Amino acid sequence: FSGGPPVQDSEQISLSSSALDSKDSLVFRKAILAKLTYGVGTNPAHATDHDWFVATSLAVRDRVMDRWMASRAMDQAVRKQVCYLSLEFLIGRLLPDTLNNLRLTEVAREALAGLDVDLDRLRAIEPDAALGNGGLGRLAACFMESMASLEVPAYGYGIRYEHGLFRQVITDGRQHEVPEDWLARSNPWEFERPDLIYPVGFGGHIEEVRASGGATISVWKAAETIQAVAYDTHIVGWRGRHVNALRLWSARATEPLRLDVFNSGDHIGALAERARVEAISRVLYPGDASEAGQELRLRQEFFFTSASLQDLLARHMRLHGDIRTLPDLAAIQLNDTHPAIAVAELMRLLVDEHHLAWEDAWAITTGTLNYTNHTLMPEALERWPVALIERLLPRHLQIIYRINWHHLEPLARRSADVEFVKAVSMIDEDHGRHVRMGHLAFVGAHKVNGVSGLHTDLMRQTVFRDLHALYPNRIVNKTNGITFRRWLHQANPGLARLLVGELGDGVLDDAGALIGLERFSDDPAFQEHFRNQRAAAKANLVQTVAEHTGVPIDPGALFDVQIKRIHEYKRQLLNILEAVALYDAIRAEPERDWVPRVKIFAGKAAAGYDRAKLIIKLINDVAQVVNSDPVMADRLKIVFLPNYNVSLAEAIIPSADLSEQISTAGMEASGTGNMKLALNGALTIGTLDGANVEIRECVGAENIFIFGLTAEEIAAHRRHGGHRDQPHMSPRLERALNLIRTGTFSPEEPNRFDSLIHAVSSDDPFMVAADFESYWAAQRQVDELWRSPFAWWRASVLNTARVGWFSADRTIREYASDIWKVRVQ
Ligand code: T68
Repeated sequence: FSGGPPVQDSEQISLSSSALDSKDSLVFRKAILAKLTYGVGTNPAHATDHDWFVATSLAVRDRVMDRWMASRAMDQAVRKQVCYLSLEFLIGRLLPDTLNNLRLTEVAREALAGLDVDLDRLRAIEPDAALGNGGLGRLAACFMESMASLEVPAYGYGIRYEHGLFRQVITDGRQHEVPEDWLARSNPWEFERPDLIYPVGFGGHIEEVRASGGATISVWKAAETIQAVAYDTHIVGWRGRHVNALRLWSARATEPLRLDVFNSGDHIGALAERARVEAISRVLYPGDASEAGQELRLRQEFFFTSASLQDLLARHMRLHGDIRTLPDLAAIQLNDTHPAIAVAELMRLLVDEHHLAWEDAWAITTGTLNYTNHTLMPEALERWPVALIERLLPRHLQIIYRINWHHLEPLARRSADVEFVKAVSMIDEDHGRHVRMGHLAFVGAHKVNGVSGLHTDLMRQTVFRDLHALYPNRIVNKTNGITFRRWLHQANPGLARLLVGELGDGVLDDAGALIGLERFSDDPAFQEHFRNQRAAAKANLVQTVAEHTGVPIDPGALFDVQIKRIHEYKRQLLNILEAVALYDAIRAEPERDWVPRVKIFAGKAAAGYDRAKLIIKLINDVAQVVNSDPVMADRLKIVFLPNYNVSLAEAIIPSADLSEQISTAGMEASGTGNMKLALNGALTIGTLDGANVEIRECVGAENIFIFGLTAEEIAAHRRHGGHRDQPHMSPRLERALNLIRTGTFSPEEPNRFDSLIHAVSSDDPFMVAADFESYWAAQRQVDELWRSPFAWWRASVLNTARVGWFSADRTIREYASDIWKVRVQ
């Protein structure tokens, strides 16, 4: 996908209150030309769009660096820093974000126009930095932007994957994965830091040596050492106030090649070891909520965690000189359990390298680390075989055992129940011995947080019930948020301009100011402006859909959007089954007053997740039949847009009328797409799951379509044996399944979808059949409201007005005050 956000004329995206200063654009034009000549090495006569993109980015980056120097000078005065450790950062494009936050978009546009270059064309050239799978990685990117905007001194730490999330190609309705190559043509944003290299060890053994004071200390003699090389990308906050660094590690072999092997004639073998070592930062693991559980993954986790902690400790010692003040001057956030080995690694660094006593080291560790949980699904909770950790990280296993001993010993002393002790132990002894990384992170953390109110409650009641009983104040809730700078101002410049017109410039600074829109929700003139913005975004999407799928869609239809990773629990299957039932109903009575609908799907399935890939095939097979059926005409269309990524999300979201947030209740920790769509005025059809619960509280029950079983009802249903008392399947669903079963959508292979049908009609673990009728009824309420435009647009405006609370700025303020104890602006 090369589209990018819909961009209208330059007037429309001008959000800046400061008038365009042509002196600025002249200065900026000079800067771009200098970069083109001396940075890229070409001239305007020969420059390609890519050359212009690089030159412009370099010129913008200079401005970022000026501010970075100022921010760093300020941070180095005694200010507490945040380290956000995440295996994923799903950033997308940086040029639009950076220009917007520096208020340079119009200056750059004018500067380039004078060189006969179109800024919007350049924006489309930048490859998405797709160093993440989905919500977890995108959350990390939103947090980086928000921390910079709130002037929280922070480092993001992760891996500089050479290949990010695969590119999805759809052929014959099926997903194929193609390697992604975002670094192929140079990355103008990053700085390699050849002076910032840390050794990361693996394997080997432990030697006990006698220290000068007489005590014995453990020394880990690693069998191999890999170098972690830093690459910095700077993230600029709103209005350029503050800049933070995202520091990504790249793996490098200590020896570039085995010269002896090369000289003996084995030219490939001489490089083999290097290829093996450097594989650590080669590719992003493409799994989302299911664990890959492979050795390379554990190596990635330890590699970036160790390098990041070494970097933090080195900086801390340089600035403050006393390791004991670490908890006062640094807060580390572990984004899920992927960096949970930090608990053992920080203990190792403090005890083995800084020679602290165990108790002191433990106080520092638990005073510094915090852990965010993003899933309750048992299959997604990380557990590593003890034997694997012992082989790769023998010293860490010793440390984990000792932490576990200190954790369990008081329980044994007061003869706690054996089952309870087993449940809270870091070692799962039941099915082969495993280290439970969630337990390790929980015990080693100062605070543990869930990402929505419901999710946090369920954490306390389910996976962490027993640990919660032991540490009743440790779990806190931090409902997710999104950065409005990207997801409203930039993705939907037309709407942003309208809001600024009505509410003033302050709405760009304070998401809470959106509430002022409430009073316009009944104003027909405002409604019309609001509608016009949606219409313009829809017109853009119509084009994108035509380009990428060849399907003509009616911009007047209701755009019904489900965009997210493809997963059974997210229930794209429920959505497409409803589409089949609707198709069936329209065919039976074509002349009824149907609301024209376009169902828009986009999302990637994990490469090894066959059932999710089959769901993609089903959507495409159904789409083909429905879209070519003359009876449907514009009544129903179905499209699957390939290669969902951040840029495609920016293009789809402003055009959505309806937002599908239909996960099985209790399974979606929060969701963040739900917030992005509501912010842009889409009405939500959703279950009471994740942050949908809080979205309903904010927008009002009358402005959202809630359906389906609650998490509590589903838990009760499961307690009572689940499928045994499954109510009879609805005849409407039965008919829809029959259409699929008899090959209506796959005449060449009627059995193609049997496994999907079987799952729904037997155990139905994701409650598709159980929720179907209530989903159908909610969809008909959607139709009903769409038929009353005044009421629809009123609800739509109220959604935008009332979701200011979901700004990542609010979330970051909460982390800052309740978890990190850092000051914000
Ligand atoms: C998501 N988790 C949650 N995981 O599913 C979503 N997992 O509800 C929530 O809004 C979001 O996190 C932010 O809190 C993920 O995206 C992963 O991507 C993932 C990746 C690797 C391993 C496990």
